[in-house]
Amino acid sequence: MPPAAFETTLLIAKPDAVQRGLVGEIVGRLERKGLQLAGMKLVHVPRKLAEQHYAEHAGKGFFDGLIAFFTSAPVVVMAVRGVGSIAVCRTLIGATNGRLAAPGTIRGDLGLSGGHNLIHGSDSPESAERELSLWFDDAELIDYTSSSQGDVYDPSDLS
Ligand SMILES: Nc1nc2c(ncn2[C@@H]2O[C@H](COP(=O)(O)OP(=O)(O)OP(=O)(O)O)[C@@H](O)[C@H]2O)c(=O)[nH]1
Ligand SMILES: [Mg+2]
Repeated sequence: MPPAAFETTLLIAKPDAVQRGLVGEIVGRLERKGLQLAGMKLVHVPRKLAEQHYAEHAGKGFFDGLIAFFTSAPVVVMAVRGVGSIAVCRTLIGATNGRLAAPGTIRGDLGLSGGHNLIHGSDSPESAERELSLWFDDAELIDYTSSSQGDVYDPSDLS
């Protein structure tokens, strides 16, 4: 089992990240932060799964375009672990629109669009739980201790 202080969040490098060859850049940022990959796969998303993932936006004006974009090319789906990983990843990702996102964030550094914004991240513990079960079977989430864990964290971070 991961340390009790660890959270697991669901991240998706979107079709624009795959098409632009930015998956390595994005994964590298997560790794350099000290986060741990617990699951990862390339998926060409079926329409139904895209609609389930973004169900909270059904009926909004941008929904059809969002689903068309999200199913237009493969995505890379990741389960990412670490202390506070849900909020930490949202901070690393930045504001929804790349033109407004702060420099230093993934969207702020790498994008210029509100729709084609490179990466999805769960926005709460409830969303993370729902999205992880939507995208991964239990057996696809790998439990291991990173050899760097004792350098990334002070013992008090984990208690
Ligand atoms: N074209 C357009 N797309 C939007 C708009 N609002 C949201 N989207 C798209 O719908 C996605 C989901 O919107 P939100 O959940 O509000 O934004 P978010 O949490 O920053 O993005 P995700 O991590 O992808 O969920 C965004 O990432 C955009 O791709 C909008 O006003 N116009
Ligand atoms: Mg969202």
